[in-house]
Amino acid sequence: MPACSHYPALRGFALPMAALLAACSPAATSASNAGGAAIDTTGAHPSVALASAPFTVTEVASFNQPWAMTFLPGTSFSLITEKGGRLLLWEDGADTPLAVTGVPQVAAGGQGGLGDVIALGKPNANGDQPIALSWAEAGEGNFGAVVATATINPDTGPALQNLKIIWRQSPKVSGRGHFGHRLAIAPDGQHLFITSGERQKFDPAQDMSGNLGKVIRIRLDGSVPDDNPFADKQGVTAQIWSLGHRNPLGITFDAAGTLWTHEMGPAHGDELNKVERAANYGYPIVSNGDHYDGRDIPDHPTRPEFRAPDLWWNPAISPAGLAYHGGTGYAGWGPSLLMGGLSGEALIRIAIKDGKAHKAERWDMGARVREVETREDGSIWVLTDGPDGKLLKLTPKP
Ligand SMILES: [Ca+2]
Ligand SMILES: [Ca+2]
Repeated sequence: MPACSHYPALRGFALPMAALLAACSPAATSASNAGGAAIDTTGAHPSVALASAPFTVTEVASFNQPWAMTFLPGTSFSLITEKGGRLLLWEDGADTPLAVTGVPQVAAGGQGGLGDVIALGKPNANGDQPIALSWAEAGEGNFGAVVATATINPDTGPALQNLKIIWRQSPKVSGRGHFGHRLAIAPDGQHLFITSGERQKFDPAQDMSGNLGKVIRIRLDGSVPDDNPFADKQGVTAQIWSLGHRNPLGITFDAAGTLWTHEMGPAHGDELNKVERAANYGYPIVSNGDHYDGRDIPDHPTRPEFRAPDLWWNPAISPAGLAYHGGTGYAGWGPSLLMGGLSGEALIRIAIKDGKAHKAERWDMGARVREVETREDGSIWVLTDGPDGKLLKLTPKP
């Protein structure tokens, strides 16, 4: 194994030595230099050591397989999901998070369980905070993701109220992979975007009779907006905003109102995509990665009718978690996206300039990164993966 700064990203993949050497070559390194916003030409994105990062990392809490988190606006509270089915209310500085009651039964196993949680706007006058959450459920002998709205009032206790299921993956299928089920609320506060993974079944991403392998847009009561691109179609087709997605584990709006999502490629070819109305992102027909067994999937340039990724990664980073950061506290950052890497064990900054995404820094976090959140004060919050997952607070170095 050659000495290579992004060896962690290669773990678990049997790459030919030539590919390893190419990935570790000085040419690949210089193509996406840290600190700049270089145009990516190789797919590579080498890590730099955490010690050279512009932030200090403080461990603030531990969780069992944490998956997602959200801050409750105007409060010192956040909500954290654990994949096994617990929802936790954590107050800044608290030693122990509180288990939230009223959480539905989830089908925990494989990649499924309790999934995302997001705040939906501000609390009402009584302090009831609307939220949305997602999970995997069993049914008809199969599995599928579910999204619900609910309220929680941290002043009166850690309890979910008014839980209402507003969306389901359709059809339910076998297996426990690629649920996706990440959530983002539109800047108008009225529309919910859901990433729906293709459940490791490939072709559903192109099948317009189901909602797998899609980005979904619905209202907060679960109804379909009249201006959805396929609103005139019957059934779940009307929910579809974009298609040809694989397993998107991050979605967020930036301050300009642009919607971004990333998705795990198959063997490599992880993508960052600007989500455009009615666009087809090409999976499983095209991917800059290939099948795990080595069979080729034609690369994006061979089929220009499909929307190509804005950025892509070879070797894989296994992206998870995506948050917007306006640059507060960090000289020279400007508008940015921050994303985690599971196999990449990385925190990645993507600079947004003139509406375009550019690979900027990639820091070696030494652990699988499952979730990234940001706060208006510029602080960055990272959840690492696994049974002893950590909540890390990242603050600018003075
Ligand atoms: Ca989050
Ligand atoms: Ca390919």
